[in-house]
Amino acid sequence: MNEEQRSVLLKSSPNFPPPKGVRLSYGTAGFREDATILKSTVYRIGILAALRSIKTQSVIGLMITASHNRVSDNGVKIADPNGGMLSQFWEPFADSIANASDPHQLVLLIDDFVRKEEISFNGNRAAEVLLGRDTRPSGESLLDAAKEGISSIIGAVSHDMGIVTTPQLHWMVRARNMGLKSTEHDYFQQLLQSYRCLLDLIPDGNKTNKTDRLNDKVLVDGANGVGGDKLEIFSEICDGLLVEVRNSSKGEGILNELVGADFVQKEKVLPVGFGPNDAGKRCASFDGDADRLVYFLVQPGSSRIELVDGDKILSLFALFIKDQLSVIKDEGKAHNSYQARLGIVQTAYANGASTSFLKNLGLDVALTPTGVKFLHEKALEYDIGIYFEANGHGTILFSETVLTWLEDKNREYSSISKDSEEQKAVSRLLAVSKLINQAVGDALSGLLLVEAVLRHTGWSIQKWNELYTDLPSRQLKVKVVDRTSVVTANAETVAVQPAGIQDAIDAQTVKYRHGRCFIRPSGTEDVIRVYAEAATQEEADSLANSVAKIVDQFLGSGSCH
Ligand code: NG1
Ligand code: ZN
Repeated sequence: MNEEQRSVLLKSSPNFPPPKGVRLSYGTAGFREDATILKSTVYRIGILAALRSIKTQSVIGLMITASHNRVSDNGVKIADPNGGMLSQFWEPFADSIANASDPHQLVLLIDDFVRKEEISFNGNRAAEVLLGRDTRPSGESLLDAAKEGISSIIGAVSHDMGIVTTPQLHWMVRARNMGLKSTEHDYFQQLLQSYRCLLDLIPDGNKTNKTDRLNDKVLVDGANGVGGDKLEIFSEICDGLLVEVRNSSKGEGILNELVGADFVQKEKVLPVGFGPNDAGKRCASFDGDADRLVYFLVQPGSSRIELVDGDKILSLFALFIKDQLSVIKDEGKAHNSYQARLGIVQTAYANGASTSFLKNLGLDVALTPTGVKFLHEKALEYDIGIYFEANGHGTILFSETVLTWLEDKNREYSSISKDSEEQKAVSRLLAVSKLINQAVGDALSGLLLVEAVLRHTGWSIQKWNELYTDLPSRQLKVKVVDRTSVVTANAETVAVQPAGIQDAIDAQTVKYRHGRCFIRPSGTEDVIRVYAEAATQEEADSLANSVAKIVDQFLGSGSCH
């Protein structure tokens, strides 16, 4: 790093002093804190984004959001050149600069890192960072801090994409780096064309007339955030989609307060804006930055809902893709030995009933630790990898190999058996690969795929929900003195530290029918999470409570929620 660069950094960084007495950490999904203490972090992550852009010689994304957390929180995360999460190798650097106590230490850390990573400032290679933010009021001033950070790396430029969903920003970064059209308009057009393609290919027997469809609209809770707004814009250009958006950011409601996918999934009660009149209807919920999607059914005469979670969305997609592949596979066997490898990726939070269902279909199911980066990485190992967290974050990844195979098949069928079932299956899979976000989980594109698949199969949400019955489960959080004292293994299913805690958990778990329980430190909150599953809700609750007590005993005083 030359003198000029050093002095630019030393000049701008004193405007962003770090908060005192707080240890910041790039957790499961970037930094998340109370928005009032985040300016210096966002400024510093702006610097990181510019450096990452120089290093990779690609466009990088910087998103300001705290997703499903409360409105007074905010956060910042990086989208890497392929649209995925920041490389894990850079996370320690993110942690260290976020916690640098003064400008000199900050510059020293940057200098060291730049040398180690051999980041060259020569040749005036400009860095380029796309900026996005959700609807949080604190977003605007944090955006300014990000811009300051980026521009304090000489030659770096930023482009403000405005208020966007997290997956939109990731999509834009990926598209830019692939040399494709990358505006919001392009995003909507891609969704529109692929969604229409899937609707055009619905089997004749399941095509519904317009009147039927009018009675069959999907009701969407937008969490009072950006996702509902974008869905409204999209539905105006997409006449094949019948949707009623509630809780958009233009209403009175507060972001994520008693609304949104996280609330609906964890509490299993109706979000604000939904009531008894919606009983039996198909309802869906986005989270605050629209990277999570769950469906739900309103129970007559009750505030409880029937949750159709990420595991069920995954199961629906897996069935659909498996069916399409089997059509193509049969045709291809004679002269083409290629068989696309379909894989499913879940975390330990996946309901045990979903895992059994998927395995019974003969599918390959892998388990990874919590956090999209792990699921995404694993899904990339397959030709078609479907990953979902129970909370509704997930997507379907198509490898280059499978896409080329599908394109070849498409050409082959066009000349020998146009409009055959085989060609339709190929076209459907190609449409899915364009509809579903290849960068990260995306509530909007996920919703469109669910809607298309339901219409393809002619299923109601009730029928979909009956694919399998969830085992009753309970999640609790326990506040502890130091959450890092819990260390897990085997995709978080076993706690190896503190010593003896797993034996204590096992001793409880065996007492319950279909009992399963694990603990792990949260990556986004200062808590230990407890997950328990058992044959009845009472048993799941009791198992979770007894394990929460064990955590409390082993890890010092705290309170359970
Ligand atoms: P943590 O706080 O690490 O459990 C939560 C979710 C993750 C993921 C991240 C990022 C649960 C149990 N955990 O992480 O799945 O979505 O937030 O948003 O839902
Ligand atoms: Zn989110």
